[in-house]
Amino acid sequence: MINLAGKTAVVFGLANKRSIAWGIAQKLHQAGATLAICYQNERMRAEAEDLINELPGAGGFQCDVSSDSEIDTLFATLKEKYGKLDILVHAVAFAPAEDLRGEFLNTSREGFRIAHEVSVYSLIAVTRAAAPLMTDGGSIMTLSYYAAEKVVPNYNVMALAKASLECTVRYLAWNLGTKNIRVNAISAGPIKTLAARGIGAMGDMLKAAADRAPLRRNVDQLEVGGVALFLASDLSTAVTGETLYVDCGYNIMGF
Ligand code: 0WE
Repeated sequence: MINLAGKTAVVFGLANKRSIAWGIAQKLHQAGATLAICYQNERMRAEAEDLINELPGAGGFQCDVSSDSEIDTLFATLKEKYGKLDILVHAVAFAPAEDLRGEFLNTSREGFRIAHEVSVYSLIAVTRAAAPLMTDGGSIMTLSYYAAEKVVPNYNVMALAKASLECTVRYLAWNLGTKNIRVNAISAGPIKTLAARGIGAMGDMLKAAADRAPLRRNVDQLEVGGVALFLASDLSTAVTGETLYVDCGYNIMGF
C-alpha cells in the first residue's frame, strides 16, 4: 500500500464528482496525503466544497489558473497553511465550444489563444509558484489526451494545446530535475466528465473507444487516480517528463 502520510498535495480542476481531479483527490486522500483542492470560481464553489467536505482534513480553495494574481494569492495561502508542498495535480483544460466542432480550418485566433493559455500556460504558471514550496522535491502531473498525436475529429485546437502540454511537461521536467521535482502527464482515455458533456456524439466516442481497446471498456476517474497516486509516490522516483497512457490500451492499436 502506498503511504503519502506527511505529504501535501494541491489539486486543480475540481468541478463535480465526475471530474478527473476528484478521482485523483480521492486516491491521494486514501493514501494519507493532506489535500488542498481548488475550483475555478464562485459558481463552482458549492458543489466543490460539498465534495471536499467528504475528505476529512482537505481544504477547499478558489483559484482561476488563468489569473497570475489568483495563483500568487493561493500559493501564499498554501505556504502559510501547509509550509511545504510535495504533489501538484493540474487537471484543467478549456477551449471555446465553437472551436471544438466544425472545420479545423476555422479555428479562431482567440480560440487558439484561450485554449493554450488556460490548458497549457497555466501548468507553467502553477509550477513556477509551487516549485519554491517543494523543498523536499516533488511530483507534478497534468492530464493529456491521445489527440495530441493522432487526429481525433473535432478535438481541433485542444489537440494542439495537448501537444504543447506534453512538450511543456518535458521542458519543465528538464528545468526542475535538479530540484528533484518530477513532471509527468497522464494521457487518459475518454471519460464522461463535465468537460465531455458539452461534446456531441460523446456517447458514440466512448463506445468506439471501448470496442477498440484491448481491455474492451472505458477507463474511469479512479483508475486515472491510481496512476496519479503512483506518480505522486516513491514508486516513480525515476519517472519524469513522461506521458503515461491510462486508456485501457487503446493507444497501442494500429488497426
Ligand atoms: O480534453 C477533453 C475535453 C476538454 C474540453 C471540453 C470542453 C467542452 C465545453 C475543453 N474545452 C471545452 N469547452 C467547452 O465549452 N477531452 C479529452 C474530452 C473530449 O473532448 C472532445 C473529445 C473528447 C474525447 C472534443 C471533441 C472530440 C472529442
